[in-house]
Amino acid sequence: MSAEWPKFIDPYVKERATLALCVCLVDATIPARASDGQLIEFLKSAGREYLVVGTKSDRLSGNGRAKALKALREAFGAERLLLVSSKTGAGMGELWTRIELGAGSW
Ligand SMILES: Nc1nc2c(ncn2[C@@H]2O[C@H](COP(=O)(O)OP(=O)(O)O)[C@@H](O)[C@H]2O)c(=O)[nH]1
Ligand SMILES: [Mg+2]
Repeated sequence: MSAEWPKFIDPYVKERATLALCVCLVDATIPARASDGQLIEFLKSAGREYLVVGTKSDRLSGNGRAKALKALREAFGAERLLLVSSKTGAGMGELWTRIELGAGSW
């Protein structure tokens, strides 16, 4: 099924006029996956605003969070990064702020 996705996702990402921000959710507790990197490269090449959001940050220690941020930055060459936890709510306020700022920018 996923082989069929590019047929509608590619044109959507490239052409959708009201698409203001792409939020890429990646599991911050496991090593970066190549498929996440491919998605981010595609967003960059399409000139889309994007934000990489590392999930499940509550499973990491303070030092583990710093390491996860560094690993995500290095793996994806992404400047805009954020860690969140749906369990504790950590980072969720900042994520909503970024989404609202993105939605207000067009
Ligand atoms: N500890 C923790 N577990 C989470 C969090 N978000 C999702 N999970 C758990 O991770 C599992 C997979 O959840 P899902 O939302 O599908 O995450 P994904 O598979 O990484 O996309 C479920 O058991 C969720 O309850 C989180 O922020 N913290
Ligand atoms: Mg899942």
